[in-house]
Amino acid sequence: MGDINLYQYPISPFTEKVRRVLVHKGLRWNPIDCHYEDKTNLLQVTGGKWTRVPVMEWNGEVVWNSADIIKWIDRRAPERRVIPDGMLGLCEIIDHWADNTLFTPILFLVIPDLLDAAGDAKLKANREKLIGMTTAKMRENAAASREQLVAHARMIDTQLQGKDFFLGGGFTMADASLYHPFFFLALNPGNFAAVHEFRNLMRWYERVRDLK
Ligand SMILES: N[C@@H](CCC(=O)N[C@@H](CS)C(=O)NCC(=O)O)C(=O)O
Repeated sequence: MGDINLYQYPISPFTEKVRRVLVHKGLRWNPIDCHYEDKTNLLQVTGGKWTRVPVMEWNGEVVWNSADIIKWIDRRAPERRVIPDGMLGLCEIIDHWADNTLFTPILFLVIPDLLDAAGDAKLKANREKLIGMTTAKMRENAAASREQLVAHARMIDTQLQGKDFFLGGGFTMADASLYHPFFFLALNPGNFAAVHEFRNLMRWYERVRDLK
């Protein structure tokens, strides 16, 4: 098998979803860091079709969109499968919920401090435009975002009672999908503390973070 090139940002949660699967499968990759504004390399590798990360290039094939990348990896490298037989639909539903429902309050809680710490006015303006909300507005909504986060964390914690991984067997795509928002949340220890009380979730988070 040839080299795997992964177009990414180191702190991109959607890329982290894919990286967890690569680690689980023991596949090595070359990270290719992208720029938030200059999309030249992404446009080049995708033939002008996609400007987001992650994008994966493997033996001349190019795939983008994290869930599609994971499904493709699982077909190309079927050892240590992450989509068990009969579970594709469930994995896709969980992935959709994680990306759209679970991730949203986490994004609003993490981004303002992250951008302030970066101290780059151009980056801040670019991200606010992309997200469609100012960091001031996100801060105004912080209490509601924390409430949503805790409600979501409680559901995940309930499902993880007595289980090492979300679907009850080994590590699957569902774990990668649900993990990536918490990877992003952990960039902000103050907000990450909001989920410390969920012991099953915390143990699972560490298990997925420390996959070998
Ligand atoms: N549905 C896509 C979403 C990817 C995505 O939104 N990635 C973010 C970074 S985590 C991105 O590239 N945003 C555009 C940008 O940074 O300019 C996926 O699952 O791969």
